[in-house]
Amino acid sequence: MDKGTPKAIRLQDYRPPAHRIDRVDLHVDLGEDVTTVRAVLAIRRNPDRADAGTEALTLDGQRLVLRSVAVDGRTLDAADYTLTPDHLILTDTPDAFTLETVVEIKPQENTALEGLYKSSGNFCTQCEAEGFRKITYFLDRPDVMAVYSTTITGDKARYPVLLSNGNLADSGDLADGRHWARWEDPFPKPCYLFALVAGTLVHGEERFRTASGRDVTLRIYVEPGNEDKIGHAMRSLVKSMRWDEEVYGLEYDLDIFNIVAVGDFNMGAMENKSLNVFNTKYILAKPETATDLDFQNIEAVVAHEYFHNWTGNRVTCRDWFQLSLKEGLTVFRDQEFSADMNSRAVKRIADVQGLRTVQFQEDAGAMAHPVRPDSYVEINNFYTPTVYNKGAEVIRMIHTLLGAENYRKGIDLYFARHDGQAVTCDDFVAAMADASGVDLSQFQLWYRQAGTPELAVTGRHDPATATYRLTIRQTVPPTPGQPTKQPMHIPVVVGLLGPDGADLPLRLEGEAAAAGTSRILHVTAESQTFTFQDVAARPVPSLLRGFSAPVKLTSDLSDADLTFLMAHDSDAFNRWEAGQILGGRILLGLVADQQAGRALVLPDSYVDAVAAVLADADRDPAFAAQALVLPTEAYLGTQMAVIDPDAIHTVREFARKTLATALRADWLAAHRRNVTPGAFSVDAAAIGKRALKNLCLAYLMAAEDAEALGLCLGQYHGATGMTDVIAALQFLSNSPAAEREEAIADFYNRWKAEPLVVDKWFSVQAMSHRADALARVRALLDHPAFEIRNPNKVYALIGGFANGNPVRFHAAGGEGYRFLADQVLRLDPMNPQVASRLMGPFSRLRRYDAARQALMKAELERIVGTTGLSSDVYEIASKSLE
Ligand code: 0A1
Ligand code: ZN
Repeated sequence: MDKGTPKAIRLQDYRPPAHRIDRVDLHVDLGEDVTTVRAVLAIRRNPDRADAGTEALTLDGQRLVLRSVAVDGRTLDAADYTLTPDHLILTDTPDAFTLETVVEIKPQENTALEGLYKSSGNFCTQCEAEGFRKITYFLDRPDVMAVYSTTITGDKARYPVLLSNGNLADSGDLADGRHWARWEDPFPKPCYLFALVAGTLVHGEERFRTASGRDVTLRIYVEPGNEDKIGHAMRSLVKSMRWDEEVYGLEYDLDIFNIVAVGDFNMGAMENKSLNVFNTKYILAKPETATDLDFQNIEAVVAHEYFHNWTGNRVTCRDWFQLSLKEGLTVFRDQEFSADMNSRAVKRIADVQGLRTVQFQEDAGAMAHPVRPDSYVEINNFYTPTVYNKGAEVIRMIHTLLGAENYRKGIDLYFARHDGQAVTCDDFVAAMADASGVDLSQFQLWYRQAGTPELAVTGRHDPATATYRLTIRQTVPPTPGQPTKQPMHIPVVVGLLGPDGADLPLRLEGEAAAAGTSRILHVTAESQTFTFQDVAARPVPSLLRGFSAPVKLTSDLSDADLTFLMAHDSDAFNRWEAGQILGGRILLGLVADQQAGRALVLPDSYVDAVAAVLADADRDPAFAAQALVLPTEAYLGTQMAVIDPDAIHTVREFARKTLATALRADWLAAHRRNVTPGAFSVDAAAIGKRALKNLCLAYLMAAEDAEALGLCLGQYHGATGMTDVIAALQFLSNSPAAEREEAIADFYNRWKAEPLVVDKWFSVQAMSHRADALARVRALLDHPAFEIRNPNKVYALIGGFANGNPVRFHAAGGEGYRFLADQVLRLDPMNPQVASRLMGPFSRLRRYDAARQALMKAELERIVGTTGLSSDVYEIASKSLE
């Protein structure tokens, strides 16, 4: 690194700011060449930092051309301040004063999509985490909260819509074809929640009356031509607002709520106060262009960003180490919202699948970090599955430990104490503990210790005493920087099934009478035994119901026990889980066979178990569709000491083919039963039927028979909804059939005018497990529809290959690794966030064999050795090599 090695920032070094900024008046003059930002800041010394004495005022600022600085109306000479590439430093300032700066920026050249930038000719902003410093000089840290006014001036023809946070206070026309608008946001906020949008946009509008009678105007702005794809997002917003009132007692607090959808966005969406900015992927939907999963994701992300208005905006983070304070809590809230709107069990299964593949992989790699990290080099690298999804599991466990009523009391206390403040995860836990009286001191380790805890469970039934004893041992594996761990407080929810499959009433040793059929076992020590009384016959335990803690659990349950649970467990999640454990066990056994050169045989008992689920599938098609999917290649990898991507792929395909052939008639029949003729609908029942139908088709296609191919082609050409069309295309793209290429070409021609649909087309090809996948991906980089500057395109094509195609990405020759490193180096100078987000697979190199490790290391060394690397990519590459 020519700029010197970037330094780690540590939680233990946190100091409150030496200065506060109470008020910000921004004047943004938008231009085609230069945009001018005049900022008037009311600054004073922070009374809470008496020790700061006369500490200099060090404002953050990057890539800004400074035109002038004035203190209390007096313009400063260059000698009166210090200017560095990252800071503007003023010494000897009064205790309270007005600072006025004027800077110039060039949003049209901003390819990093952080700060003020352009997307399809429209101006928009992304300030989290540290983008505001690319707009003006400021104390760019979340514990500096100010009241803002924003005056935007721009060409009226090009930018008829001018938006910022808060309420529109005034607007007017200027002589030269320009116009202006002034927005005022009464709520103090950190600068990462600032937003500005200017452009040619159309909008859909709705009214919402809050529980206390405030009328709110809801608007969703999109580029012209997309008006017909706003409805679902708007309905989702209305539902979220109502849900937050009903479940959390939280109302919206302004008269307007605006959402703007932009095509170029690094992440999913952003919760800027009253002006959310979204990636189009999470707004635009109609059945012809969006899949059922897209519809569900839109509902979840719209809710997530809306929920941030309280959990994130009204109460925000003191520093970026506390990111999970807002993200873990808000993900938990959006998960529960989606569970209430759809099927709770199916939602939980999907969330756990995501956690177990993506987050467990992170926990096992070089970037493993606690939910509250204690150091970072580049904060943008910490918007992770650990902070978001494991963070949500931590809140879920608090909910479990406190119960719904006490949880709500804790939430109420949290807002009573901290509304308008920037606080820590400890503050949140303290409110929860104080409101409920539940001791969460050991539980707090979940915020500090990285790694996935492992639980080993054994059960012993004693007919003589009619007792059943569960012994639970916990270990937390070492992670980078944390070689030894303390035992955690893990809530393990269990039930016991009697011989008839019904839940037994539960009485633990020491209790006078039985109560309930599900219990939280508080696992707090390295080893503990829990004894259940009055258990006459050997029960089958249902362990970790609802996935009550984010752990890896192993047990001494037999295959027969698991089959029994699949059929009888009253906990729907665990009925699914039993099937996954059984499937995982069998597939991992076959992986060992494959590695040892033994013949592969799928046990008949497993085929029977799958047949039983399929026979019962129509009762709950959505659930069955989940239960009939074999554990994914990524998940199987997480269960192995050394991941063997080839063996995993071979075995899983073998199992799919065997099941396809053995149960061919059943798949065909279930497929036929779940084809829904007539009008297309995206209600939960129709979604479930489609999921099951497409799963059946996937199996049938795995058998490579002509009838299946006919069905698949028929579906591809005849379907009206994108769910069915893209599913068929995906199966075709994996198949050896000659019709494959025709369909791929046809799809592009049909959908080339819809960028989000073209993204799907790129992904399907990138994830095809056919041998030519990489060659195709390389060719597609030159396709006219591919744009390296558009994050969605990069994630679809390059990310699809690196993350969604393990067998081809990990090709033994290393060509997949070389390809990814080339793309990272090409992207880094344009967009470091996107470049660094592609590097996930490299951070897990230690999980592979020596030859693959060496190949990945060579690529990482090539990356680290490149001059001018961003801190984003440098951090991941260097940590992966450690
Ligand atoms: N806070 C947003 C996610 C987000 C984070 C960072 C971004 O830029 C680096 C953009 C968006 C959320 O949780 O939805
Ligand atoms: Zn969020």
